[in-house]
Amino acid sequence: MKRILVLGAGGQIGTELVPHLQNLYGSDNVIAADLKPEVVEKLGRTSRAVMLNALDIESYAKLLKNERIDSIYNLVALLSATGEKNPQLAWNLNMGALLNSLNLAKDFNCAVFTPSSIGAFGENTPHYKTPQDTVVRPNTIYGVCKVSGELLSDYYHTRFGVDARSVRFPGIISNGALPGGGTTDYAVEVFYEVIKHGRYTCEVPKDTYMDMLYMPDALEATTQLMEADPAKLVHRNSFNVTSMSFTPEQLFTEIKKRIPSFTWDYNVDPVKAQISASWPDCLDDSCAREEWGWNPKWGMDQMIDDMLAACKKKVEKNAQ
Ligand code: AKB
Repeated sequence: MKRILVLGAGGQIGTELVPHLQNLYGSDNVIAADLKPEVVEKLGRTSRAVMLNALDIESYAKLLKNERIDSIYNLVALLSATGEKNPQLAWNLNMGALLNSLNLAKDFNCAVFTPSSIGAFGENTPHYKTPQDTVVRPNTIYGVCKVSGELLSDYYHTRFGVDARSVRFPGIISNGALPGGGTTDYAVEVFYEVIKHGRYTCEVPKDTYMDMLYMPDALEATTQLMEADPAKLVHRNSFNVTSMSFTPEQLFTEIKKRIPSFTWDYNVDPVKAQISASWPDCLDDSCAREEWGWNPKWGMDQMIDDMLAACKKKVEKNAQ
């Protein structure tokens, strides 16, 4: 039976990964850890939750030992746009949490999942059908951390036998916790703004393609990869995964077909413009498909219908 620790559990992915893991492995076997007391209090209503600073290696080690943890899902990270506001903090936090996770995984014999990102790519990467193995020269601190993290995770695997695996997540669209500080956040924010105000101002240029995944597929990718037969993995850190790619203008046009009164405009943020232009237009995820059976279920149309229904419900509930 697995004993799982989710670090950074209160964020966009963690909020939905914790119940997904509870369903698969049993609630008692999943511990949700976060830094902020108010987040831990909230997580504690539906899961075993603890306060932990991933940079405090002694407390981290104690928790792994006491709870007999064998699998770590390390979700601690500052995202791309926020990272540019404080590169030193982004490096310290993103790399510190990963390095502690890998070192403790070596000592306590744990498997480690840490998301990488399309942020690992840069301007010189082929943008169309971006291959699994290609140029990774990002120009954001977030991307520098992601590339370093991929290399470090592979190093800990080959040098110390740590079972480290990861995927390069594109933008993740979800209706649980909001994302924060990412370049792809517009693709979530727009749904709430449409429902609440019928209009949206987008900070990403109208014609920028970026890959996206709907959360149920992101969760499936995470646990499917961690359950994959290691003998079949040619790659480990990190696999391209995607299920759709669109521009803001294409997304908004599709939403307008469902909500004809919806209007939008653009107030482009230069940092987000530069970051989004440097990322792929669409990934080639054939290695994930071949090596561990990746097969996403959600396309753009179904995702939009589901997001509109879920966000409407949430906004109406909050208004009561
Ligand atoms: C971001 O926009 O920074 C993230 C990502 C694609 O890694 N959502």
